[in-house]
Amino acid sequence: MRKLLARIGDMVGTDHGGKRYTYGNDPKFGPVSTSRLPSHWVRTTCGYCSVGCGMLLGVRDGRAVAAKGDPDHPVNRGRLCPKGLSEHHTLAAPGRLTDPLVRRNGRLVATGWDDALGEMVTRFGRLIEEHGPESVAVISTGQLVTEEFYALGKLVRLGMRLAHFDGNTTLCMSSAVSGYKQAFGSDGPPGSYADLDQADCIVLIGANVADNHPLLTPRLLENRAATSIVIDPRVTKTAMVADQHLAIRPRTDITLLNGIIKLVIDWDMIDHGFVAEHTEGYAELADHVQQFDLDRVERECGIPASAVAKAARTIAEAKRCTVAWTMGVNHSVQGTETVALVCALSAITGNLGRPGSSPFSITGQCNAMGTREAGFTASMPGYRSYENAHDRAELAQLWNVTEDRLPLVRGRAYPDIINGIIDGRIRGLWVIATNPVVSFPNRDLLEFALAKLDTLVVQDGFSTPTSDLADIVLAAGIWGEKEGTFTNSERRVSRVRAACRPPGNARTDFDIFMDVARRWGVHDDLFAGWATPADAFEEWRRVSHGRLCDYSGITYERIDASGGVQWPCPTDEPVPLGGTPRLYTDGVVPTPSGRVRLACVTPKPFSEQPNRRYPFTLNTGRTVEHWHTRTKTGEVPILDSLSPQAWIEVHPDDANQLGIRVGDTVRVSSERGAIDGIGVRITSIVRRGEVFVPFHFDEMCANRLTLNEFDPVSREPNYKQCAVRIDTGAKGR
Ligand SMILES: Nc1nc2c(c(=O)[nH]1)N[C@H]1C(S)=C(S)[C@@H](COP(=O)(O)OP(=O)(O)OC[C@H]3O[C@@H](n4cnc5c(=O)[nH]c(N)nc54)[C@H](O)[C@@H]3O)O[C@H]1N2
Ligand SMILES: Nc1nc2c(c(=O)[nH]1)N[C@H]1C(S)=C(S)[C@@H](COP(=O)(O)OP(=O)(O)OC[C@H]3O[C@@H](n4cnc5c(=O)[nH]c(N)nc54)[C@H](O)[C@@H]3O)O[C@H]1N2
Ligand code: SF4
Ligand SMILES: [Mo]
Repeated sequence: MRKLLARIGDMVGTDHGGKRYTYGNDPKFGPVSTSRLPSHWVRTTCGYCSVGCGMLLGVRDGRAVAAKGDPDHPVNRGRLCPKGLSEHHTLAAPGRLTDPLVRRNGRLVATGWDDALGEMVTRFGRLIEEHGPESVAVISTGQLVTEEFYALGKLVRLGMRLAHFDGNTTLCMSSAVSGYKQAFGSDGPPGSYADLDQADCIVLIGANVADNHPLLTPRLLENRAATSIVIDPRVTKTAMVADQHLAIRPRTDITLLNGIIKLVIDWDMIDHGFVAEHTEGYAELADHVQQFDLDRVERECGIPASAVAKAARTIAEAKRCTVAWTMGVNHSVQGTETVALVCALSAITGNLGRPGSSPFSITGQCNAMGTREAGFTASMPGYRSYENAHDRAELAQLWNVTEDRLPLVRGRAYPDIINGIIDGRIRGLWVIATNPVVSFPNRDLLEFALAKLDTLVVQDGFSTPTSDLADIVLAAGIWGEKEGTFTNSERRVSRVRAACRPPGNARTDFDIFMDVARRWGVHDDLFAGWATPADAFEEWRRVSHGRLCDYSGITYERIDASGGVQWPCPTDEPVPLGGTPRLYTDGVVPTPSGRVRLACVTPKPFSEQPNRRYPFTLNTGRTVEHWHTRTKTGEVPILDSLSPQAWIEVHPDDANQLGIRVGDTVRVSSERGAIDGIGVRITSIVRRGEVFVPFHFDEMCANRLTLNEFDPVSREPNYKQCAVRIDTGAKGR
């Protein structure tokens, strides 16, 4: 306890666990202030998760000293979770990069921007000259502001004319994107958080919102009229507060959903009107699901038939049902298909386009949505298709470039970029605001790939396990130091504001992109007249006009007046001040026929089943205190103290059999790698034969174990199931 209190004391600027916690102490950062009393508050949006909470960031002497919830923001209404409340501590954290670095004689040394960017442009330029535009790739992120991401897409694909550009969103949301495209003909979550308030049934599939979207949880709890159903193999904090928990066996969601659809059809409780007018493929679906009777569902999913029937009954009887999901669905080789099936269930029960009724993909990162819409990865900006002649002509005209300047195809997805490095086709890589060494599956293979590169450039706000391997490191400003917008899971665009300057010589990503554009000789051509991110936003408003994700009516002023505006928000039609709460209100979706395509999906067992050598199924995920690879939350004393190290959850019966006791540490290994000395939590949160490890910790990296298998359509990794063994008493690697 005393240690914990001492750590909390660190938050006002004393030493922290041997590391110098520089808050208020380092002259490099300007006038010293030990006071946490802000002289003014800056209105902004949290930079962690996609809930998109409005926040007030307290500033004193040019430094962020406090954070509190914005009482006027429509999403969080004044509340924040522990990460948001302590987010100001990330800005002056000791791990921040203050200068660009270049590798000289094997060591990364601080240098100036001319040197670092000059070297980057020369080395990438040479690779492209010798090996073509296929030889350099870019992997970015869902954590830039939309303005930066929009600029980056233009720079990479039109300016540098690189063939391969993708982001960490492929590790995350791509199955939701491709599932939505299959069902509705376009990406775009149809619902709103308000649906959680208005629904009378809320189903959460593979979504642990209590840990990972904390400020959605009050909305769930406060809707007393709704029955909540959680589908998750673990008894998560979210499952603990649900009315019904279906603790299914890993990756049996497709069987369960098919079984529920069969019951709803057998009971004749589908929405006949909606099915007749707004769907296609119903007869095939009704026929397909006949094989999923309750006995089969009980047997394969490992849950009692009565519990399945009860959940199906609740869904069928609901007047307004919202089915939300996250990574328990997306992180699978059948992610796209599972998403399409969730959309089918919503459609046959008429739960689309009405208040409280939607198939709702809750996104992950603060701006995963903005990057989906404005980016140049899965589609061209504004959800435009690479192949569609009309889309191409329109974009070329908007940008005043010839059509042949636009790429013809999307280029490699993230895992295929890594494969391209391994087979020698890709030799240069620019990694922006993502930390693949910790977050990409099968770490050994990933490190092998990165070591093969001719040139690795990493642009980050912190020194990371990935930047440690780089040839050139670009020191970036982070959230709190830059201007722009984030778009949250419900399509709400909110403002992000700078409270202080990037540390030392670090620069905002926007400024770095503009400088690279200048050095590449494409600035005047693509970014003429751009001085600030606001200029990018103005252009993006024009470029998105008329598209589903229409931002044209969204101005910074309108965001200020409303607290956040939901797209579509066209200029030429009347839209409420806060934008459009939901899509497809007339039941018409952007498929060629305007009808929802109902998917027939067949479950496949996951490839690496538990076996004699590796008898456990490993599940990986998150905890509320930490953000991904901990570059930020690992530097915040209160969060670090609350969750200082990794753990493995093991069922009491398995622990007994292995002879493991509370407090023991073990070695966990898979076909691909091992982690040693990880602490055991003996708990019935997990089922027998299943174990769980959070993926946040570099030193106990779950991704040494995970499998590099990917959804064939979305290319999203299968992070949630692989086979592992547990050995006791092992020391050292
Ligand atoms: N605190 C915190 N919050 C975050 C993040 C963070 O790192 N930390 N990251 C953000 C990001 S980018 C994302 S994508 C979201 C992710 O948010 P979540 O998707 O909620 O996060 P996970 O813990 O990865 O996985 C969710 C659940 O999927 C379950 N699951 C595993 N296998 C299966 C299965 O076969 N079927 C079903 N139905 N469920 C299964 C797991 O047991 C787990 O409870 O969180 C966002 N919010
Ligand atoms: N085993 C397993 N692995 C997983 C998952 C899982 O559930 N299980 N989840 C996957 C998912 S859903 C995701 S989204 C990924 C996330 O994986 P990553 O993207 O690798 O995770 P982060 O730690 O968020 O990395 C973001 C990096 O950007 C830096 N950064 C932050 N803000 C800025 C900025 O403004 N500018 C710049 N230049 N840098 C910045 C941070 O310091 C950090 O190094 O992990 C995936 N990996
Ligand atoms: S719920 Fe998400 S957006 Fe809100 S404060 Fe927490 S991390 Fe930030
Ligand atoms: Mo994510």
